[in-house]
Amino acid sequence: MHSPQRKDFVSLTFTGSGNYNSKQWRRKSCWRKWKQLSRLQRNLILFAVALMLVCGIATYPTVTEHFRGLTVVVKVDEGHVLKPVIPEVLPESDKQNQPLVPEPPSEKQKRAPHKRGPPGLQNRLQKKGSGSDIQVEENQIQEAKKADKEEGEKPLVNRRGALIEADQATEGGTAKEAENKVDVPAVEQEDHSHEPEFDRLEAVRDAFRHAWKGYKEFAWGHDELRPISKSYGEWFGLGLTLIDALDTMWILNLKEEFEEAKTWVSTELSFNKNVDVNLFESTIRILGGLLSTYHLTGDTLFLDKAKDIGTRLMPAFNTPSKIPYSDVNIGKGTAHPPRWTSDSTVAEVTSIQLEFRELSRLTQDTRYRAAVDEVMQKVHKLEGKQDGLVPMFINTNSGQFTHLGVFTLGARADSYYEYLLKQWIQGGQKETELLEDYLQALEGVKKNLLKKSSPNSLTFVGELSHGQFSPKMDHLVCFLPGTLALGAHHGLPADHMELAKQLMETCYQMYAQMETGLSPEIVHFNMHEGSIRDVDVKLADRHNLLRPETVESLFYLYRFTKDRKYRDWGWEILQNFNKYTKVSTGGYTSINNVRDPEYPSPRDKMESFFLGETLKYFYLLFSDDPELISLDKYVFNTEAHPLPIWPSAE
Ligand code: DMJ
Repeated sequence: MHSPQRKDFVSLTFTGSGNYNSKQWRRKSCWRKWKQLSRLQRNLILFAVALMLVCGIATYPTVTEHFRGLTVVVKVDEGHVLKPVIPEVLPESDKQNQPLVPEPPSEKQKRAPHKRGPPGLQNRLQKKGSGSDIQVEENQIQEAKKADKEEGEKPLVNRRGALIEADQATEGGTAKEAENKVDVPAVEQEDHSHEPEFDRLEAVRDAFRHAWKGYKEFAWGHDELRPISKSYGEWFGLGLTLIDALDTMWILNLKEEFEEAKTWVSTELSFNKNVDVNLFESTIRILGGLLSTYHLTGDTLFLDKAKDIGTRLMPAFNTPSKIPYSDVNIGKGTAHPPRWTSDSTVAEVTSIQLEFRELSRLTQDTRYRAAVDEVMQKVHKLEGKQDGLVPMFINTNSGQFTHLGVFTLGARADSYYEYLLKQWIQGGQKETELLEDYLQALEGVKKNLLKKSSPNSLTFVGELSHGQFSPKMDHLVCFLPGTLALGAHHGLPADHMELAKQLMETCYQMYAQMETGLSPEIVHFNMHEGSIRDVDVKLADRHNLLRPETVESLFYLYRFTKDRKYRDWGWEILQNFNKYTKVSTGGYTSINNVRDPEYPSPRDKMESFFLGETLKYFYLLFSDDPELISLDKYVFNTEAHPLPIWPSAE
């Protein structure tokens, strides 16, 4: 027991007011503690605080960037300003005041936003990698940005409906022209609003309007939109995107847009320019686009322009071998090969025939057709093929194939095969040499290039180099399922359709197995047993240029089979284009990295074929009307411009 008087403690009395919780007390106590520290201890603490401050300041922009989106220097007028990129290429759902894709994401998409394809395939998707992987990827992004910059500086080395009242839209059409007009069904006149197809068609029209908005505001009359920098790129200086998109606007029933573009063609477009153009690219995009628009509208404006550009391209055929040069100066009337070689690309010289043949038929001037037919006849007889497969280069002096022994259905050879079949169809199935070459080539594909992947046995088309097989497949090869299906539709063996279906699945998987749901430019298939997944992508091949080939094939496969899965696959792809490539201020952009949904890395370029081909094939895929560009009446050129199948008498 303690006596109540006894005090076993020391009493401390604080002077001044307030209790021990007061700020003043705490300040004094801290100060005392500080004074009690040695000089060394104080210096160490001061140094640590200073270090933390410096680090905090240095990392502040990165942290905030993470929340606000990455930044890029964008040239605006004379000055350079920092502009947010991510808000411009936002996932669609994050954006306000943007046209929304009408259909909400499915439950499956909500659950697994970055994994696509059947569950088996999803599970095999590689986990996104280690720190070093990410570092390598960063380097790759930088390299790809550099490459894109360079690409912008030099010309690309290529390889590779909407009711507009016809009477209002066409001026000065003759009775013959009126016969040529296509009755494009009036989508808006019928009530389809309860059908999912209607939403999907509207989504394509929205996508087109959005792409057009960017082109109109920042690139009007120029070749290509650069949507991020809100500027344009020039290739030939001929309004490439506008011309490539003409027939798409007609088919999508975008009347206003079509009329403003038509006014530009009639008042601004001139081919009397001192510019070098690539024969193949200007034939498929400009000549093809003008001829097709003439057929759809019956307006002679487009035929006159087609004749003008076609005539200006003819000097390309003045070569010792009659195999055309790659480049023509359409102002001077001179032509030449590329600076570094006298070779032309095989696909380029054999994929201009549909257009020049049609120009001859319309103008009754046989010179255009004679020039391109001669190329086909020469190529038909050439040595150096393997089982009907052609090398990638041909010499304009000797007329012989060069770089022998390398075979692909991708870049530099692809549309050779496509045009063998399509010329045969265009000409009323009479030119048997074309058919023979096509059938033989397909046997060559089956024998030399067709393999199965592991683990899912996807059928793919690889490449052959001096007898060595490579499991590499370009996205460009995805034209093949559609072409095979088209051949089967026109009476070729039924096993072509079977192969078409298998390859279609493969092309879809090239999208579905990527984290963004968008295909890379090139994939490598795994063939070894025990592989974890079918598709590998090299760092340099991760870009997506908004290419059309898979959507094109989906369109053919749906038209001929009516299997709705092809439409659903296309719908998935359209939504992913909207999610990862749509730029909020207008337009769509190519991207550098389909494996990174967080930062797909915009390339700042909208290729003309996105409007000319990709969006057109989406629309046709979702349309229920088989007469909207009937495949019994039309054949599409390799840039998706429909040209008529000739009446059997011609
Ligand atoms: C287009 O210009 C044509 O489809 C061509 O045949 C291949 N390259 C692009 C699209 O990818």
